[in-house]
Amino acid sequence: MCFRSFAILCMLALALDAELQTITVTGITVCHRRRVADVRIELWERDTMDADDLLLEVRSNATGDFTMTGSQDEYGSIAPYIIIYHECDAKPNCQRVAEYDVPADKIGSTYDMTYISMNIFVKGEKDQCP
Ligand SMILES: [Ca+2]
Repeated sequence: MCFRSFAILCMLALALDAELQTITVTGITVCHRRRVADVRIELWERDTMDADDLLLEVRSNATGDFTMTGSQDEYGSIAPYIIIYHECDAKPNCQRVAEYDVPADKIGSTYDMTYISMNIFVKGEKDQCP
């Protein structure tokens, strides 16, 4: 019981100290030098105590360009990353799922990834097959 009240107090303290932080990520999805349209990109925020938060999902436009802005109230710094789901060099009927961290010094401003060569293998990436 004591522990529970203490935990609630802690959460209140964290909530009071939280501040709204915003990140904008922009880039162009490319496969073998060609721009790829309609690629699904998700903006996530990593949490250590519970599941990560999905902030936003977009698709690259006809020229492969995308821009996404997400924000979250968080105690300490937010830890944003993006996940790209694409078929560039993917196995038949599969999607490659590649994760890219947003550098901490870009929080509060724009992380311009320019050309994202999706054919390049990203460490830790997964295949999503039916
Ligand atoms: Ca969070």
